[in-house]
Amino acid sequence: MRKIISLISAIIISTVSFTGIANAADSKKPIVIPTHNWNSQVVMAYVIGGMFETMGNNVEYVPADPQAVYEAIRIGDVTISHEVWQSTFGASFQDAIDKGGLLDWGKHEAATLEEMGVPKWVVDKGLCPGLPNWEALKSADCAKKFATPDSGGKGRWLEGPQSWHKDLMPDRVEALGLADLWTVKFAGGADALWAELVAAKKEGRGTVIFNWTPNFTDADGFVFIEFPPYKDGCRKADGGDGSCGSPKGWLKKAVNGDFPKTHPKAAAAFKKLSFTSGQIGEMAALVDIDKMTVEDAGKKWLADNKAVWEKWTK
Ligand code: TMO
Repeated sequence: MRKIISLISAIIISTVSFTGIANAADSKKPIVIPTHNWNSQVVMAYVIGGMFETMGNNVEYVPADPQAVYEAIRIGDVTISHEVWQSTFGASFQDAIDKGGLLDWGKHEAATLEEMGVPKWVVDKGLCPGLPNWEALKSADCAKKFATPDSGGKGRWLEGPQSWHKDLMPDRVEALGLADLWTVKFAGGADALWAELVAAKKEGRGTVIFNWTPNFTDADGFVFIEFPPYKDGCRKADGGDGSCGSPKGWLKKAVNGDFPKTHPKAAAAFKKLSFTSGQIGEMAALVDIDKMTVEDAGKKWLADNKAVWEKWTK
């Protein structure tokens, strides 16, 4: 009898504690979502924040440095990251995992590339014969068509802000033996890259810029230059000689290690969440092409795509 009672109480206790976990409500403490300096990321911040709010959660948005954010998540100042781009942020992400406190929360469906490239009209006009193969850049005739008033007679690569990946591109120009013909300038922000695309098209001139996919430019036809393939360790920052292109990469999510305990429902929804290239390109286009505010773009995307995200939150 005693045995049966203790068995029954064990069953009751474990049932209670199981349902206790399954039904645990999310903390009312705000989920802190970082915003960075490219628009798909900011719109997606509002999309995900809006999803969490429909689940009864509180949300806060903080502008954050896109490299330092992984340390901020690890120590709990920021709760999640929803666009961890392999090429640019993979190393900072892995450092935070290795130190402890940041969890890999899985991949988006979208595959990524973050690379130098040219608008399609540059290839169509034959401004630099042989593109997109990088060896076309070894031609002095090619390089001089990409000179700008600030490039000292060399062809110019317009790289993104230096906060994205520091000296990756200057190192590459050097390592590939292109430094006599090409020079790298850093844009102040993503908007300067898009302004350069518009200006070059209007003037009918060539331009080499840093860009990525998924992005709103996928729709226009942007051609990424094909550099020698990426291999682990090939970059200067990783001990290599720097003569390689960017990886065909993943796009991941990350969370602070306590998030699944403090906000089990939001954490479970965020684990399931996965966007396609088309969806991410669309989020960027709402701002970069349609000129909506990032907040309105987030709201519109949520309203237009209920069937997509409700399968994660419900
Ligand atoms: C991280 N980024 C998408 C700007 O390459």
